[in-house]
Amino acid sequence: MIYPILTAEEAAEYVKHGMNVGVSGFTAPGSPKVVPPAVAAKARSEHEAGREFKINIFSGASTSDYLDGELARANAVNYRTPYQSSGDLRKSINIGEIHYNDRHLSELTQEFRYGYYGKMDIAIVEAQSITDDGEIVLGTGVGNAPTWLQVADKVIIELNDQIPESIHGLHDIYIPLDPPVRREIPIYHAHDRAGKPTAHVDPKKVLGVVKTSMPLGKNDPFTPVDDTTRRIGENVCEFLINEMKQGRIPKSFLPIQSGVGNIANAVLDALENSTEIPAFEMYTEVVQDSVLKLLESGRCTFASTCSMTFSHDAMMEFFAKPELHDHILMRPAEISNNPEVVRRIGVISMNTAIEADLFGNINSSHVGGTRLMNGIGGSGDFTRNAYTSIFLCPSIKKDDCISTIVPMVAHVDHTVHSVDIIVTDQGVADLRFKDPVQCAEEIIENCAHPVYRPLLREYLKMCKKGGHILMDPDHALAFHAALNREGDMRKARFE
Ligand code: 0RQ
Repeated sequence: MIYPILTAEEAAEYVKHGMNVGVSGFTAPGSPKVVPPAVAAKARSEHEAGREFKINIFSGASTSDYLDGELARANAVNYRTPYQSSGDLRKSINIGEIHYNDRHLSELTQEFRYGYYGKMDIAIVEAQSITDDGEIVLGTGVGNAPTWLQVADKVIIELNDQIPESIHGLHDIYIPLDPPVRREIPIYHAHDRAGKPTAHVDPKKVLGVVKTSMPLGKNDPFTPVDDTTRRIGENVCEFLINEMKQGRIPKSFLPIQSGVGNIANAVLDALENSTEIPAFEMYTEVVQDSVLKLLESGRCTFASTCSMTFSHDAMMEFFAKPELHDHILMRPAEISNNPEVVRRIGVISMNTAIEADLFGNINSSHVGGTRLMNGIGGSGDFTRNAYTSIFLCPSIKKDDCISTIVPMVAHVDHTVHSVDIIVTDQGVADLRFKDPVQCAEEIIENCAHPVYRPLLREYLKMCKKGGHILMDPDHALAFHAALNREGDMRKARFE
């Protein structure tokens, strides 16, 4: 190998205060694991010496505690985009110590190439292998690594020997040309390959290689499907079956996108058990353990994704079963979440909401309208372009104190114009072919928890003084005000 071998500490020396740093991966898989903690240690010693040290981090999505957690705790982050899910990072963002910019995941690399963020000083990329002429087999998550490798001035490679050689061929690396010369992305089915199995870097830019032996996933305690999530899953299935019966979804079915978390798992569980929904493909950004089960059973015939967000055990199982390897492709976020492809192939999108309002606006990212939870992630990439867009949430949270159906969302990520269906444990609200007042009635009767229906009806009645959208400026956020004031949305009053 022509590249210098570096320790993580030597690699971290190249990362300087104020730099724009791109990192590989999407969720924990594929993100660098040993250089970021070394950068955090460097930041601490710089701070102790009275010098400033903060960097700007550009990722694919969330990363792992090795990166976001370590760097946030070391007070080493100035700016962060496009998505995160770290408790420590979130804390610093919500007290204004870190400048966080919530972006659609599919757009960040093109925005970088357009010059919105200046230059990328350094990219830190986890890989399975790199050849002397710069061909790179990436790890278990791609994220934005292919573009970072292209645009960064300098590159550090973390070569992780835990990534099996059999990962060769599981990546589909395609970087579109930019306007005004962009062509169509050549993906016409979820299973089409558009690009190459390797990413490329100019070998002259590679500062060195850090050899690692880091686990590819961990075994988080599994939250079993409970009554609420099971009902949400069943409601989704019933809705989809009825759509097929009505001829709105073809009998051969359509590709599915599904977000992360327990609700997404419950929905995939319900799809696995359905005898009426045919085997399907997925065009999605992350696949969790539930998708491995679907691939094994043949219920999912192909998964296009940006990352394999499997637990350690599931990851080992996947690599031990070569017969599954023809059924999955990992692509850059710009392609896994690409609006053009999503609309062309007719993806059914399913994402989780923090709250939905009576008209169908969705808050996915900010609790109480102010406190960032994770971010919009890929939900906007899919929702806006979906064949049918679905949002999922339990009707109540924190016992009965929070209704996820509120008069007006306190922050808006997805507007009524992009949202077709809302599903809670109570049922399904179909917002298509309805005006705002009809939507409100549908959402109250089908999705709101019975405890909150009278209050929501009262609000609507109070608003019925005319207007296309019914809204009372003095009371639209009464649920949130009651939660802030008394810890209970049921204390909201409309008089
Ligand atoms: O807070 O942990 O402090 O108790 O939000 O909520 O119930 O654990 O549910 O993990 O499925 O997350 C929308 C945040 C749901 C997630 C969201 C509080 C709740 C808890 C988490 P605590 P749960 P989940 C794929 C697509 C946006 C991005 C996206 C998300 C915490 O799904 O980030 O879709 N989505 N990406 O208590 C007050 C409410 C609340 C509330 C939830 N109404 N009021 N607090 N919480 N609802 C992924 C990628 O893009 C990579």
